[in-house]
Amino acid sequence: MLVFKRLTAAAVTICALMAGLDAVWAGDGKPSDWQINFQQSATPVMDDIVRFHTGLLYTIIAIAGFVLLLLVIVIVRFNARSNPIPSRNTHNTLLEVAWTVIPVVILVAIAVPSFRLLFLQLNTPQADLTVKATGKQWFWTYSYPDSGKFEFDSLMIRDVTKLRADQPRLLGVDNEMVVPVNKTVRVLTIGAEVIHAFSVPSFGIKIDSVPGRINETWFKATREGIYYGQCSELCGREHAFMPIAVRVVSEQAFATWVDEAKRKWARDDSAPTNFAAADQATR
Ligand SMILES: [Cu+2]
Repeated sequence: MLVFKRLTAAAVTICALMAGLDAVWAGDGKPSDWQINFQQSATPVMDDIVRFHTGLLYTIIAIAGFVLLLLVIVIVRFNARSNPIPSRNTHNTLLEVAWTVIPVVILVAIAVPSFRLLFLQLNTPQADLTVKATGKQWFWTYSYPDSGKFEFDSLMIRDVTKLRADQPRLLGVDNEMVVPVNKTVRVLTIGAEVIHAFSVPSFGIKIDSVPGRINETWFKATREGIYYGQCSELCGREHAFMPIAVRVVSEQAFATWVDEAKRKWARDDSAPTNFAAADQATR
């Protein structure tokens, strides 16, 4: 029995440690050393994902704990030594109904919030802004169809000496995708030549970028900051080196950025696409 007490104590300590250190270890907008849970949420959808995940985790712990308890009772009370003459009972209607009905109830209780979350993710609300993200081998191109005729490429910074102090290696890019805070952003994504996937963990979004087909997702960032993601579909040699960086700024800063972007990256539809230059830069 002492063993069980010790095991329980150890389990409780580990759970408490994990809960306490979770906040410290959860990266904000990017992964952090020793991270053991999600990156910190920055959108209502991700808030719901975290809540659902936590609820599910407690449900699983309760079920696993209950099953373990039953096993321990069986081992201790019904072994050949402590129970030499076993009972010959084979059926118990009440028990059989209960172990069928209770799991069904638990599954339904899980399914309801799960479907609610799916609908929240898949129904794009009225958007304030649209960003088109095109996955290319191996970088992202962003355009803002609602905001003006400009388009720019976002390439990972390869030379670590060129990284800003706040830019993590392998995630920092030359041109971040910029969006205003507290605005619903519709993301349209497509692959230029193979399937990529647009994913930003803090926003709770992950959607395939498929050639010849536009996929849609949305997010509403509630905090300013830089949020990183990565292409999440194996797309070729440099798959690991096409990060996604989203800078969330105030509405005013966003307007300034759009004005600047319009000048800097004015799109000339007659010009050929920039594959050659980008290919050169990724070498
Ligand atoms: Cu990719």
